[in-house]
Amino acid sequence: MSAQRVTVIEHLLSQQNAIPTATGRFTHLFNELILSAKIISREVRKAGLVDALGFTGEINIQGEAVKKLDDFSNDILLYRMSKSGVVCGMASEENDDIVLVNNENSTGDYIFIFDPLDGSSNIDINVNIGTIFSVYKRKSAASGDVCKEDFLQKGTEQLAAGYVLYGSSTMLVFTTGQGVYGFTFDPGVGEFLLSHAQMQNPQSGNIYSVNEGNRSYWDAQICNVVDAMKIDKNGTPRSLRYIGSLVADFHRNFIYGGIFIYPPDNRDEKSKNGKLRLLYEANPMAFLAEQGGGGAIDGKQRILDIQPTSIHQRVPLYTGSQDDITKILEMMSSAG
Ligand code: P6P
Repeated sequence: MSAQRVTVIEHLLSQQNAIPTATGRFTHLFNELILSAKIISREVRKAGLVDALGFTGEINIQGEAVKKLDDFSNDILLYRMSKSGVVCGMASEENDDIVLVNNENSTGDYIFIFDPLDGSSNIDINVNIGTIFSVYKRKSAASGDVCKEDFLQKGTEQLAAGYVLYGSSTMLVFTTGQGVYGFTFDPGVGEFLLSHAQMQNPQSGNIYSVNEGNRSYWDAQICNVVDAMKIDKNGTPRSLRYIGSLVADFHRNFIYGGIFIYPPDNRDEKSKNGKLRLLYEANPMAFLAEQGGGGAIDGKQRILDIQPTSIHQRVPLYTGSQDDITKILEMMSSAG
């Protein structure tokens, strides 16, 4: 059966045939991304055995203790993507500033932005974690250096976005703007094989996902919105499902339907716009959500329309089934 399944590269090439302007250079980028995912998956799968758990003792820009697998995954992606020959600059959750790629023979004009291992607080307890990525074309002149503005592009400018979910199986889910496709890793052949074509997010669902433990930090409007998400349009209670790993929570809700919320809270200055980062968490998920028929907002506007001002900026995130997004926008606008 595996022999009849489509690989990621076959899928990309078939999509490129539909786009005359597409070049094979995109496949160079995905080749390195796929290899990175295989290497990270191998390490994640044996994390408990080789003492890859625990902390490196360093602190990243988010003020979070960096776990060894975070570091390892970041190094793999920085190295492999710089070898693609088509990437000219990168930004990572684990790096304070942008990373320029200056290989002599690089004809790179792709910008690669990523969270190498999101949900890292779940590493030690063997719960699903993920890699999230986003791809843009540089805006600055090829003759000059890559600059910050190449990274501060609206989410609508993304050429591709997706995630690798290290779960009961390893899945690569991505979009290039022609729908959402899921590929499941088959260790027997060492390939990601098409398992979920044209993934669609149900118009409504029975799940709401939010960290209820933060309720005392929310303002009244957010409490009202979350309370409204606890029941469906018939007034029937919905199920709360929350893993605390964005990729896992997003993937489940994308398939089953429902809403994921990480709202702003007033506990401190850092979380006044919530916890999730625009460039390498909210924007990639928003591109996927909209490509699958769902939505993603910050409470007022599309995530994809937000003009970024810094590479690590945070935004509130409400993403999921269109019925819930519509309801939230109505509530937020009527509350002014
Ligand atoms: P909390 C993981 O650290 C992460 O960035 C996302 O993957 C996840 O959605 C969120 O934080 C969970 O945050 O505050 O609920 O633990």
